[in-house]
Amino acid sequence: MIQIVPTTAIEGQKPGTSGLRKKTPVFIRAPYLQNYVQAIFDGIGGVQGKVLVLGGDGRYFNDTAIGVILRMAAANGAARCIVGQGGLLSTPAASNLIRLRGADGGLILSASHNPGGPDADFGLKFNGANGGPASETVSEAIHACTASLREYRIWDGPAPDITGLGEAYLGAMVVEVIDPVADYAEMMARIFDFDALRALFASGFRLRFDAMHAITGPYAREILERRLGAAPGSVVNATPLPDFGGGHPDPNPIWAHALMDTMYATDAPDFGAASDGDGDRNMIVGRSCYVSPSDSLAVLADLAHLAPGYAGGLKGVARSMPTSCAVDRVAEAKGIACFETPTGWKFFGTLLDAGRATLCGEESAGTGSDHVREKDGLWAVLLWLNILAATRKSVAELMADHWARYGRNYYSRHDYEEVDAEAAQALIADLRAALPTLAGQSIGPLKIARADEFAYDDPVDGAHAGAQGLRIFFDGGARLVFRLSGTGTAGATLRVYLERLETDPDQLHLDPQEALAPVITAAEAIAGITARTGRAKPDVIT
Ligand code: VG1
Ligand code: CO
Repeated sequence: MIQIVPTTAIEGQKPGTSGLRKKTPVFIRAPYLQNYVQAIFDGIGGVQGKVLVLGGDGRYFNDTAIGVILRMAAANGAARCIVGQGGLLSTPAASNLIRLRGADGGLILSASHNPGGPDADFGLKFNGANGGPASETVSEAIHACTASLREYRIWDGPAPDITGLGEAYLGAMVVEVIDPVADYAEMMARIFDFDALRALFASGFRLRFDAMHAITGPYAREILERRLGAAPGSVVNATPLPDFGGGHPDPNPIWAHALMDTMYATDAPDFGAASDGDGDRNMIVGRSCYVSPSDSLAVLADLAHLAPGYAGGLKGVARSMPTSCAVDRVAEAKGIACFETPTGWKFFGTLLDAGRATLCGEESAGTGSDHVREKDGLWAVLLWLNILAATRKSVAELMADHWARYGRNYYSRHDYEEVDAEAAQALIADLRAALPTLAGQSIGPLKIARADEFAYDDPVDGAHAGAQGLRIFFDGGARLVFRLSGTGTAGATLRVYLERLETDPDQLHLDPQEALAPVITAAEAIAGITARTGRAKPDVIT
C-alpha cells in the first residue's frame, strides 16, 4: 500500500560540495530523510519505472535509512533498486554499478570523511546516470524541491531483508541485493596487471592498507589479500563499523597517524595506504616517504601508461583549482590538456564524459579516472602498486626522480575547523574586497603578482560556477588560496592552500612547512586569520 504523508518544507536541505551532510540526530528525526529523498526523486523528474542503485558506507543509521529509501522508491514507482548486501557500497563501486547496469542514478549514504555515529555526521548524495555526482543544476533543482515539498510517498510495510543476496519484491519494485565487491574487483582486474602485482607480492613486497574501520575493508581484503596475494593481515581495520571505531575516517597524516607511525618505523613495509569513510579518497605513503595528494596525481599522470588500462596514454588531465600545479607540468611535458575546475568531483564529469580528460585529482586525496565518475581510493592504490611493480623502484625513488625532472611544488593545506561562521564569512568578504589592491605589494621575500576570485565556465556544457575561491599569485610561482569548506556540519571551516614551486636541485627535500614558511607568513599578513578567528594555529595541517 502506498501511503501519501503530508509534510512541511525543512530549511537548509541544500547539498554542499558533495551531497547533503548534517549531524546524525538531524537526519534521524523524521521527516528529515523522507523529505530530502522525496525532493531528490521530484528534482530528477520522478523515479517512475526507473532503476536505482543504493548503498552506503555503513555508518550509524545506514541500515535504517536504506529501509526508508527502499520503501519510498517503491511508493514512487521505481522499477528496481540494486542494493549492496547489508546496505554497503563504496562510492566508486556505486558509480561503477550505475554505469554497468545502465541505472538511472543512485543514492549513496555517506558523509565521507566526516566521523560517523549517533552524535556525529550523516549524509546522502545523489549520482546521475553517468555514475557521477549530481551536477550543480540537478543539485539546485533538488534544493528547490525541498523548499516547496508538501508530501512524501512511502510504502506502508517493511522493506525486504537485505542481508542475503537475491531478489525480492516490495510492491511492484524489485529489490536486488548484490555482492558489493564482485563487480568492482572485476573492473580493477581489467585495468591493472594483476599478474605483475601477484609477482610483486610473491617477491616479498610488504603492504599495509588501513581501511580506517570504513567501507574499503571488504574491497581491500578481497583484492589485495585474496586476489593479489598480499600477506593476510596486510589490510587493517578492515571491518566497517557504524562509528568507524570512534575515529575520523580521513586519510591524511593527522587522522591516519597510526599508519604514518608504521611507515616511518625502522622495519616499515614497502608501501602504505589508507582510504576514507566511503572509499573515494586515498593516502599514499612509502617507507619514510609521505606522498602529498597533489604530487601523487602528478606521478600517476606521468606513469599511468605502465598500467594496461592506460597503455594508450592519457587524453588529458584535470585538477581542482586548489590542487597544486605539479600535474600541470607533467601535462605540459606530455603535450596533453590540463583543466582546472572548482572543488568537488561533480565538475570533472563533463570532461570525463566528453573524453577530454582521463585522470582527475584533488588535493584532498581524491584521485580517479574515466573508469567511473567518482574519485576512487583503492584504484589509486592499485595504480601506484602497478607502477611500483613495473619499475621495481621504491616510492621514495619515484618521488626523487619526479622532483628532479619536474621540480617540486611544495604544498600544504591549513584548516581552521568549526570557526565562527560569521567571522569566517567576513574574512572572505573583506579579502574579496581587497583583491584589486593586492598586486604589487610585497610581504617578506614574496611579491604579489595578481589576485582574483576563481570562477569556472565548463568547457563542455558552458555551465558557470562563480565564487570558487580567492587566489593570490606571487612572482616566481608561489600561490595562496582561501575558501570555505562545503562539507562541514558545524560552524565554518576555513581552508588555506599554500604552494611554492622549487626547481633548485639542492632544495628538493625540505620539510614542506619550512619550505612554505614565507607563504604561510603572507597568508596571515593578507587575511589576518588569527585576529579574525581567534585561532593561533590551524587545527589540521595536511
Ligand atoms: C572536501 C574536499 C573536496 C572534496 C569534498 C568531497 O570539500 O576539499 O576536494 O571533493 O570534500 O570529498 P570541502 O568543500 O569541504 O573543501 V568526500 O571524500 O567528502 O566525498
Ligand atoms: Co569520500
